Amino acid sequence: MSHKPYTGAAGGWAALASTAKHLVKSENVAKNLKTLLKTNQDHGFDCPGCAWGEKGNRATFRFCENGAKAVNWEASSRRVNAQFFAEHSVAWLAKQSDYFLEYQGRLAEPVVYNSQSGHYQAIAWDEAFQLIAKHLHRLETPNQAELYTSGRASNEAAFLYQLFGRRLGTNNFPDCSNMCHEASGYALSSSIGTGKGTVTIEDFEMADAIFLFGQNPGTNHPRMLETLAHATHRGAKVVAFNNLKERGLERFANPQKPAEMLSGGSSPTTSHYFTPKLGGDMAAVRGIVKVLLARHQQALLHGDRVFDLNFIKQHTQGLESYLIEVEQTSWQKIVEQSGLSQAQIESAADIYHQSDRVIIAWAMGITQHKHSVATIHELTNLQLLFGQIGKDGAGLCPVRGHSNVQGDRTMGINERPSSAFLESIEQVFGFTPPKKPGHNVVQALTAMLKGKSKVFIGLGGNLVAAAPDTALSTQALANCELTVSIATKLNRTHVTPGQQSLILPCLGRTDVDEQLAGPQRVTVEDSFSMVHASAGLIDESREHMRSEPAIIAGIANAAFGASPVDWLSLVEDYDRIRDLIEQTIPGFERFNQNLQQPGGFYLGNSARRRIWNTATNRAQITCHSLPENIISAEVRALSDNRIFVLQTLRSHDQYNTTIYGFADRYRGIYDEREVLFINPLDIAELGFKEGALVNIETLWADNIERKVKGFKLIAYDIPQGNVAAYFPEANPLVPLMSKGDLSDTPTSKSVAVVLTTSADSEIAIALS
Ligand SMILES: Nc1nc2c(c(=O)[nH]1)N[C@H]1C(S)=C(S)[C@@H](COP(=O)(O)OP(=O)(O)OC[C@H]3O[C@@H](n4cnc5c(=O)[nH]c(N)nc54)[C@H](O)[C@@H]3O)O[C@H]1N2
Ligand SMILES: Nc1nc2c(c(=O)[nH]1)N[C@H]1C(S)=C(S)[C@@H](COP(=O)(O)OP(=O)(O)OC[C@H]3O[C@@H](n4cnc5c(=O)[nH]c(N)nc54)[C@H](O)[C@@H]3O)O[C@H]1N2
Ligand SMILES: [Mo]
Repeated sequence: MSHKPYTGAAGGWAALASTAKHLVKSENVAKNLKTLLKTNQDHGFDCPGCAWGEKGNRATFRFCENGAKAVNWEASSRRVNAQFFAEHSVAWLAKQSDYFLEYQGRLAEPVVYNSQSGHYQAIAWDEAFQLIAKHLHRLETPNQAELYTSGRASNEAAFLYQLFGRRLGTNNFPDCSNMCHEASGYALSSSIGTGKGTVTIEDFEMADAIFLFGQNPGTNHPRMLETLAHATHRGAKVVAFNNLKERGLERFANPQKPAEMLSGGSSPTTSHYFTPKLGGDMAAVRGIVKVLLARHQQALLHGDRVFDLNFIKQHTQGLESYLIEVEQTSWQKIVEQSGLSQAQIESAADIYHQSDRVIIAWAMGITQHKHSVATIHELTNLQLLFGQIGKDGAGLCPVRGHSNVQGDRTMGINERPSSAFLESIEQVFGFTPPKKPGHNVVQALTAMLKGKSKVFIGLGGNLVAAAPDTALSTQALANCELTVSIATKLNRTHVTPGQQSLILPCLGRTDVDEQLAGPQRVTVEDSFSMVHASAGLIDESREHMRSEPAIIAGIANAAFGASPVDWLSLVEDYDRIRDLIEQTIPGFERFNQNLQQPGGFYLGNSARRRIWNTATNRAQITCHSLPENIISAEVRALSDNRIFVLQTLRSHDQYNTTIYGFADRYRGIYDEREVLFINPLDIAELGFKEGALVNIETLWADNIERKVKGFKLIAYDIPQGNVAAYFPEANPLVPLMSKGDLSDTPTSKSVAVVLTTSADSEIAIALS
């Protein structure tokens, strides 16, 4: 039986045991242990796991189980070189699992795809750079190139990469955040005039209440558990809204606290837990506002108030039309769409009302829906009604994913750069960068599918596996004249070559990066806008690997020579890249000096200072109606069967498309990934049995069959009508054109599906 409900707390001995197991598996135990102790410390490297931040003085070591897995995984002593590719054809590799591909070790030598032999073979670095330059020069327009970025790239690499792209003449910078927090950036920019969160880590120590929407920190931001446990311990309320009962949101034993570990104790991470339906959070928040509006109107009768009228008057715009919309939204609609009762919503409103300082945090459960921008506007409205932005212990906190995804945007990885940014590029580098907006991920894939874009370069990441509609994304890459991957580990994208293809092996964050001026540091920015240095420590034979900045400089130099900068000399000493960042981007004054500060420096946040960089110079209270339905009438008309809403999420043993193992401990899954979490009542109503295998088929009005087969039903605490499966196994089900309004983010948390029994089902039950 592979499903055994987990009864322990998150963290604790099980987390330490798992860390140890992964250390041993890496075949590099002593070295990796030493490395782990340097994670997130001054003079060490930034954890390549998540983007959670640390307090200013990083005197004690901080890493978590999943950070340890990320470090171990990168520090593998196995190598993938030309010999490996001589032994394995691309066709054979394409049939292997994502786990198998990455497990083969670190990419160690540049290789080029030979379509005649069907194998990758060795190529010299300079030849690889020339090949890329040749393809770029051959394009009819620079907008036929797609320059993808995954959020691990350092600030220095990202800055050079965007400069290279703009010199080429395109803003085609699709990046992982298009599939991630795009809606947060869009919604926050339009309502409060900055795309970033307004809180710092210190605010979590002052908040009276922390509301968490659609986030699973036990797995994806484990260091946040400590912050939450600490908050509940001092009496703050932590209120979770999550479609599933997640263990890490219930209890946490802190592996960094010996007493708690020895006594077998643990701390609650949340005080209240609500399980809304998928996509139901906007309705839930609308309900909270509706309760508080009624109280406000009552209070006014007695000359009192509930909303912060001074703040509203001084700082906001849009109150009236929003309140009319709230009044017109019926309780029936709120209850039906949120899946929560009016009493539950009232109890959440009570906590909000009783708290002087409130933080609202969220992640993918909010951002990967059709109405994500509207939902984040709704969260922002609630905070604005109470003046909960721009004071200590309060604010908005989109919890970022990749460890430097926020920094990459700051550096200009943006398909819609601001005119101020482009003017700055022109001034510093003396050429006119393109102004036309470029492609995001969905637009880039669409252009490649139509044969309009011809060169794909990936700075990290694994686009084929991370993107929706796997079959179409695979076709998109295969259509290209040239695909280039700058990467640490072999993955699905590399075994989906274009007509020509290059894999360029790079150093990771844990590796020593030796350049002419000595070992180099890079910088990253966390979710709290703290910029700090990161220096690798592992000094193993790295064969032919090069650093990301060196690879980008090599490509740019082959394409343009020393224009507009002497690319190769910048890489000799990354201080020189930082000097250019300082000249181009506000907030990086005295960049190289400021980096010396322990813990780095704070970039600041205008909304936190109650400066609203919006069109009206006020914070915008934005008014949207609730979605008519989570599944559109058009899609509902496609089937007479019972329709479920599917979310795709991460297990405890993966980092996005990187699969470390097959256990999802906190959800009680041990040796498999092709599972479907479903309410036991739904299993019964469908006439299925727990453990049965089902086929999952998407409903989408375009006549393309999207189906995965043989997923095992797991009875789980999830609202009826909702189901969940793992990313990336379920990506073939997400239609490329099912995307967020205004954000274009694939709706990975709401896909309409129907379930049918699978022929293999009988056999599986007999065997178990
Ligand atoms: N170990 C590890 N760490 C990671 C990653 C990783 O893969 N592994 N990925 C990194 C990245 S890039 C990111 S973006 C973050 C992702 O961090 P998360 O956003 O925590 O990641 P998901 O697994 O997608 O989890 C979404 C959570 O939201 C809930 N949810 C889904 N839909 C809804 C909804 O409609 N309403 C509500 N209220 N809840 C909902 C799900 O039940 C789940 O708990 O983590 C980062 N950190
Ligand atoms: N269905 C569904 N799809 C999703 C999501 C979902 O929740 N559901 N989540 C989305 C989200 S939030 C995100 S952020 C994207 C993630 O999309 P990506 O960022 O594209 O994917 P990753 O799996 O993080 O990329 C892993 C690869 O990055 C490379 N790599 C690792 N470290 C480094 C490094 O230091 N440098 C370089 N150059 N390469 C490196 C390795 O080769 C590894 O194979 O996926 C999205 N896709
Ligand atoms: Mo992400």
